[in-house]
Amino acid sequence: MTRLRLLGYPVSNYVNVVRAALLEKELPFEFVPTRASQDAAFRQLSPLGKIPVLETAAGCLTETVAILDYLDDAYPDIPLRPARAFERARARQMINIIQIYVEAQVRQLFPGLFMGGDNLPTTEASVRAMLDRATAALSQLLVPEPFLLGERPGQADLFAYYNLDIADRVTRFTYHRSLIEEIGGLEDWLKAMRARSSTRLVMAEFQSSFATYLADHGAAYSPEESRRSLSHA
Ligand SMILES: N[C@@H](CCC(=O)N[C@@H](CS)C(=O)NCC(=O)O)C(=O)O
Repeated sequence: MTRLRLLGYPVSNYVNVVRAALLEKELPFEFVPTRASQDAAFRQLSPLGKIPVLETAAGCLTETVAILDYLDDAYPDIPLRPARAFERARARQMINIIQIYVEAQVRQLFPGLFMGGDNLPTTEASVRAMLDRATAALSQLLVPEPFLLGERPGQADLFAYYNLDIADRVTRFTYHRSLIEEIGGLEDWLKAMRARSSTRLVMAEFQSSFATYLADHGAAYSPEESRRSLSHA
């Protein structure tokens, strides 16, 4: 089998989704620590200069959902998508909602938490309004039994796990509210996801790289925030 190379940085939620997928699929790959960059040479590999990038024998791919689908199409032995059309579409529905209405929203607040910048109150308010809608939608859609679409974790589980983790950190810090608690019903799923060897490996590297990243950026956020209990009004 041709060697796959994943270019990315362990702080990135998107990189971590792809890394976990490669591990769950038991595919051999090389992890090449790489930061996002607008350098012309990097944009030859990643047109938007973003990570993750997957290097394959056929060429480079970016965009997490495209990479996940490629891995499942090219290496079907351990599939991460449901076999039936409806469940497969349901998984994509969950992923789209999380990507657009949760991740892309909280990402607007990363500067004030993680990068030593400031967030405008108007941005905090507009993000909150969309998160409230997304929370209600995900309460309806995310019903693990024990995973989101079956007996083993798939694309939707991995996408949800790494993106809700970062989103929950943002909502706890910014709004003193937990997105994950407000979606509800995810406690056993979180335990099951945390017990995966893929999660243990990916999150161990996340924790150490994240601490360095926050210190380097003079960030307002500290990793302990995610363990602080919230006062429920
Ligand atoms: N839509 C992309 C998003 C990837 C993304 O935003 N990656 C971040 C790191 S988590 C990045 O490269 N940021 C640098 C930039 O936007 O210039 C995907 O699905 O892979």
